[in-house]
Amino acid sequence: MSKTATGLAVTSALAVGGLLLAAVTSQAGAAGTALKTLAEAKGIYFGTALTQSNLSNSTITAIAGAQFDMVTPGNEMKWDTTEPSNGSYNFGPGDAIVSFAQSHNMRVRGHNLVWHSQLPGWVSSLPSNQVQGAMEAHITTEATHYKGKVYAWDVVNEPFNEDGSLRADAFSNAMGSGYIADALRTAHAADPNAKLYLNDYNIEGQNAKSDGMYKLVSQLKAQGVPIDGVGLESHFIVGQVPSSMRANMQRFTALGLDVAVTELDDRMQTPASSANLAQQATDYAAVVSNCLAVSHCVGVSQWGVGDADSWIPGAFPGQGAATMYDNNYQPKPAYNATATALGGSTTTTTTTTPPPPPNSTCTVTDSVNAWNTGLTESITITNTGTAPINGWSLAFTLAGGQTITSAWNASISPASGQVTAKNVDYNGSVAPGGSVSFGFQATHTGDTAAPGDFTLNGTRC
Ligand code: 9MR
Repeated sequence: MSKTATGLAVTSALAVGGLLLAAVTSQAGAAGTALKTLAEAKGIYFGTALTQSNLSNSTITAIAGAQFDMVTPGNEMKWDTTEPSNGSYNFGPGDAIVSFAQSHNMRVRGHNLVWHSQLPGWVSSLPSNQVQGAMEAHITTEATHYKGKVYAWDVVNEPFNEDGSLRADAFSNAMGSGYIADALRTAHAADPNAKLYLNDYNIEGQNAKSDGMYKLVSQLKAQGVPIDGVGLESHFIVGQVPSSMRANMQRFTALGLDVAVTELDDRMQTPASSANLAQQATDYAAVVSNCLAVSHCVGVSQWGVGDADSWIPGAFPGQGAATMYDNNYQPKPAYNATATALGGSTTTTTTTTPPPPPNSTCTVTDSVNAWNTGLTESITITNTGTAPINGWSLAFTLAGGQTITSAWNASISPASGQVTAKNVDYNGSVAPGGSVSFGFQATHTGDTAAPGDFTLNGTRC
């Protein structure tokens, strides 16, 4: 897929008589533009996983329908659901996901046809000379059922060990490594238009496991086996997005394959610290930027909509906060960073009115990035005086309807109206000429204006 950048950046600043009136930066995509819209403008999709139980949560479905244009069923197309006993198929749960996707103009990534996990016991118990027949029948029946309804299939999921060798499972034990080519050919015969993927975790950077995937898909391509792409699951830990991710994606696309980020999340210890949330924002931006930089990276999908429906706390006790939406489905800094990485607008309003008195010891600048229901705001205090500031307290007034939901690098109270932001233990000292930045996330009811009238330790800035 080709990517067409449509962004046009315009920056203007007016300085009149020493009073900086405004600096506004706008790019393609108005403030609050949905992730899917921003992604589509860049030639990629932005997806999410959804389970059938998510479909009865109106908060989740509202966000899914508004923000994402691709759906991966979390569990509903896996073998244990679709063929729980030999020859007996159940497509009801998967159909429900497809129906939701279709009614919201979303595409579907089929997940998955062959996997060692969530595999019903009857498959593992088959005599080895019956496994190939069962696998081919399963693929043919499921891919035929969803023919024309899925954009892509994860045909084989997670086939590798961490050292890059092939995982021993019912399929490789019965058929050797050839089961993968057989699965791809069978899926292609059933749905020639679906993009066929191999999908795995810990293959995002260059390492032994991704080398194993690279070697396999190189051979499959050379042999003319129908394969279109490699899915990089991307279940990350904050601060650990591999620096080789982009180069790794490029080596796969150089083979004539697509790549996709298929299950993105970025976990941390809970409760989440503001530092980790900031790192998560950096990580999400890095992943999105990597996809945008690689011409055949077709899209990014997050695994779940928000922290409350994420698989992480169940699988990694004590960890979570791994998605772009918090437990209350409020967007986190990672959402904002993602939107910005996708070319979303940043409306920056810098205001100091009235002009500071000549002996002013501070300036304050702030920038707001708003979307339909929320905003993030970054505020920077600069010490323009000659004495160090030891401990700061910045008073300002929020626009009507704005309510702060979280803050970083400051403690702020109350949540609305006239508020005071105080330093936290590590950033109370600001040397002359130095600055300190903090920020917050807020909900709004339409008024996204930045605050003016800042008072620092009792002095107007
Ligand atoms: O999100 C899925 C979770 O509900 C299931 O309990 C779990 C069982 O293995 O599978 C989760 O999804 C996995 C996906 O299908 C493949 N990659 C890893 C995902 C997280 O475990």
